[in-house]
Amino acid sequence: MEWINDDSVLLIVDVQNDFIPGGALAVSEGDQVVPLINDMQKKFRHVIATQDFHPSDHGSFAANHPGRKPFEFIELAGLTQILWPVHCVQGSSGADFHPKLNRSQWMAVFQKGKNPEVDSYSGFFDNARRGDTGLGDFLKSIGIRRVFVCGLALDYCVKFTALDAKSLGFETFLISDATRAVNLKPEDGNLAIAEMEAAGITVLTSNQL
Ligand code: VGL
Ligand code: ZN
Repeated sequence: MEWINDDSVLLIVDVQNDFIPGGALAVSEGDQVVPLINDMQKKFRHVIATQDFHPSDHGSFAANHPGRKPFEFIELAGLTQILWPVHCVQGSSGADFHPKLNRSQWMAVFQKGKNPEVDSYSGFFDNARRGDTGLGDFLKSIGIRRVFVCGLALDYCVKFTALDAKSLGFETFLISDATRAVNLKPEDGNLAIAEMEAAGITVLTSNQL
């Protein structure tokens, strides 16, 4: 238990039905993170979750761009945007958390992706870094110094959430067995881990906690 202290938070990223096998934007083996996360939560005094929570007219959905298909690229908010299948629509069961995920300890849920004009992978800021969910200020207000990141998906929301946590000055840890990648290219998950390590994020496995 040397890594976790009272100033630590477990940040559970987007463990929602649409990212689980059978969901609209299924991450292979995404369900396998759930028992690991449930075990890890017991070791933390602070647990917070993020939730991808899009309006149905969201600009990241291929269906909102006539003639376009999922996984093609467009420009959105001045940024290159991958078009996704419709997923995590506000009020849909796909946006709900995995039914086996233990929520009893959660202090708060930070929702993201609500602005149709811009995508939002990170739990802190949108991809253009204009909108702020308030997560960073909240963590600072409760005295958090260490952020442990897990959940879905490694190569998108987990990566950008961890990079933003680090850039905001938190000591940041990735729990590598409690995450899975979309892997549009087969190496994307490994590249994401390398990028996080290069940014000074410490990679741990849940059994090291
Ligand atoms: C995510 C793609 C689109 C994620 C969310 O949670 O990683 N990926 N929206
Ligand atoms: Zn999304």
